[in-house]
Amino acid sequence: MASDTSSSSAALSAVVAGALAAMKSAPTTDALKAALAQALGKKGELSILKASLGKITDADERREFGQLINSATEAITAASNERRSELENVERDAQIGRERLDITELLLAPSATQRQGRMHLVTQSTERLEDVFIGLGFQIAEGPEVESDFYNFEALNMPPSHPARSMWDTLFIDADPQGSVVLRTHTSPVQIRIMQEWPPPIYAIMPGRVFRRDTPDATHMPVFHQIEGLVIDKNITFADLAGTIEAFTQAFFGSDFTSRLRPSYFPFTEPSAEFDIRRPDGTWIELGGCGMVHPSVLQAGGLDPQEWSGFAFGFGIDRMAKERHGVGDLRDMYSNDVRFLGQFT
Ligand code: FA5
Repeated sequence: MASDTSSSSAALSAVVAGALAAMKSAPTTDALKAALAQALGKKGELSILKASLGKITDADERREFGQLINSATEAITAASNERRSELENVERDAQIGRERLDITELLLAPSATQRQGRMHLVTQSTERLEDVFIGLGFQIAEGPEVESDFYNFEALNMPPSHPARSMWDTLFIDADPQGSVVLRTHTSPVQIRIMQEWPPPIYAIMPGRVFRRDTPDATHMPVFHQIEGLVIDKNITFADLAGTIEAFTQAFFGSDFTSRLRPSYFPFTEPSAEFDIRRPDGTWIELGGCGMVHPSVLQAGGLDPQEWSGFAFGFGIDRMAKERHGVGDLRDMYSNDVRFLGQFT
């Protein structure tokens, strides 16, 4: 028996020595895991020795060998924990190194003079849109982001408590009277400002930032961008609207794209439509809303509906840029990660 125990003890010492050496030299946490399994796993070397405990008939010797196995388990576990924390530090440092954005790099790099900042994807898209519409004979206008209830809703044919107001989850400014000042929920209020200020005929686009109580997700941001279009002239018809949308689609996206209008509802246009564009692969993307300017809106803008008619459209620039550049998630465009933003030139 005694010789059994001493041969088992020798085997145990060998297992412990081997395991400790394997732990110490494990190059990665995965290698460490494998070394630990080899020593302490279900079918590991120590389990095999443990199984031999039953063969020791002398109770004292069995207890003694059992204790040796327990201390061996503790020693191996402690060595593994120590090595794991060392390796985790090394691996974390390496990861930080890989993901580090060195903002001084731009100044220190020899090619510093060639590396330039770029405009944000949304700014680039807005400028490209402006170029296309200028080419179609439009002028550019802007309006305020903090807007009165009158321009954002009332003049757009939505008197107080009109149910269509709930189409826009509105952010209110603390003002007296309550609810009279909002962060504009769309660029449509600029239509009214332009009608009031510019003598017709009007061919204008109005890009800008808008705000809604929307939870950020892949296709929604609480702060995003729209571009509004407004045409006021004599004898403007729905065919002019459809033709303008199609001309824009081809000029902006390319001649292999086309557009369609689907019936919809907006209080400030009648009739109203959603407009979609078709990609060359045959799939459709919804871009925004449009329609013939409602007579009440012309009146709110100070124009005589008997004399003037027109159309308006509005669509989301961020979503359009997302589609055009194959961005999966709108939130990526606002994460301020230059590695992401630098892809778009
Ligand atoms: C409007 O805002 C109307 N003012 C559009 C309009 C103008 C209709 C002129 C008729 C005449 P709507 O709520 O559907 O419509 O928004 C227009 C576009 O804005 C949407 O198609 C979408 O592209 C974009 N959009 C809406 N909500 C968000 C959001 N939370 N994040 C990003 N884009 C959005």
